[in-house]
Amino acid sequence: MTSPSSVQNSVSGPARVADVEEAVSLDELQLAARNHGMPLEALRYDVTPAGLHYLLVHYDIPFLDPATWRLAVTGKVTRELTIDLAALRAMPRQTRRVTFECAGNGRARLTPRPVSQPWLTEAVGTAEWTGVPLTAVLEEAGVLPDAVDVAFAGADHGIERGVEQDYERGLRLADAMDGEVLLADEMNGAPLPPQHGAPVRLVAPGWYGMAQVKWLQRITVLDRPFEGFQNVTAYRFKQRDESGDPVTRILPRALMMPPGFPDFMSRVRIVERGRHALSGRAWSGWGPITRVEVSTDGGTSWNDASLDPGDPDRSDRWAWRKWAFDWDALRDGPTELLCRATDQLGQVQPVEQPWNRQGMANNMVQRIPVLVRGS
Ligand SMILES: Nc1nc2c(c(=O)[nH]1)N[C@H]1C(S)=C(S)[C@@H](COP(=O)(O)O)O[C@H]1N2
Ligand SMILES: [Mo]
Repeated sequence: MTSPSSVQNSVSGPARVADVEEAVSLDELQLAARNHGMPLEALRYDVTPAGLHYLLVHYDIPFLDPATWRLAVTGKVTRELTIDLAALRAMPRQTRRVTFECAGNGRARLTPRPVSQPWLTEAVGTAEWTGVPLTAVLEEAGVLPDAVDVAFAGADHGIERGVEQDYERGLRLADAMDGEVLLADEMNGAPLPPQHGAPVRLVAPGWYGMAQVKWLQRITVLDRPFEGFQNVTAYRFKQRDESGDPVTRILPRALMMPPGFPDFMSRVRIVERGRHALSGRAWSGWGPITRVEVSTDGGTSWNDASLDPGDPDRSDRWAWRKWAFDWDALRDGPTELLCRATDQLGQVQPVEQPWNRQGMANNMVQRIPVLVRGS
């Protein structure tokens, strides 16, 4: 039974870490059923079909009529702007292939588990986003010299850990003006679907998902650091109650398309004895992936996978990279398949969990339990 006081507690409660023996709750299931991951078999697509892309919505999906939608650009600018969709679409457009990942990806496997959207490893997807570079709009507004941050507000409204708010995130001015950030109104060549931010969202290549503000309505140029909830309280690396460092760009991760076929309940994979062409994708928001290694013996030994060279004109530089590895499954019985990525900064995925209170940027390697059987 939910008593008024427990509703009050859950409305205003602070972030919580589950007790060690505590199972995933109905509250977490409620989030997991609204916010779906990308089924790992969809790693086969260079560009994730929109319906298979992961989804994360903090509050409700708002309805914005494209005919009456307006984007306000205010704050420390020479001229405040109000832009409608036709005016935005009339500006020079660009398309970028970008891999998104939720900063909470992998959180449900942490011990102890931060209580929140319980992702396993599937909070990822790659789409082709088309829209107008943010720099073009900010240049039209004329950013004043004392500007330091830019805040992006969505139309969705809710209450989170007791704080009522519109979903809003800030970027440092230099990051907002890096020339890569888009105001996107198309995903995979079609208007944005409602759940992915229609009619216009921010796309900040390389950043974890929280920066990709959907249902964008207002851009505010600030002469002080943005202090909204989603920057100052959420999305921080904390061990306890300290304020912690902010979560920014995506740490390297490789995922494998699970081979064989699954058991319905446990999802353990059955694979036939013999050769298997293992493959998957790897990405980092800090630059190109330089190495992917695979282990087929539970992490005892590692072998290099081959990496797809990618597009010669680097138009896919913000997207995941394909990798492949041939596995000769010779011995019957259970084993675990692992893969791990290294990026150009030399950052390698950890095999042990990098724990923090909100379960942020946890890029511990994926493990796929499989059962090899003779045919
Ligand atoms: N307005 C708004 N933007 C948002 C969110 C939100 O709840 N509201 N969720 C963020 C988070 S945490 C993630 S991971 C990404 C998910 O983007 P997607 O659902 O298009 O995959 O959107 C981000 N942008
Ligand atoms: Mo997220």
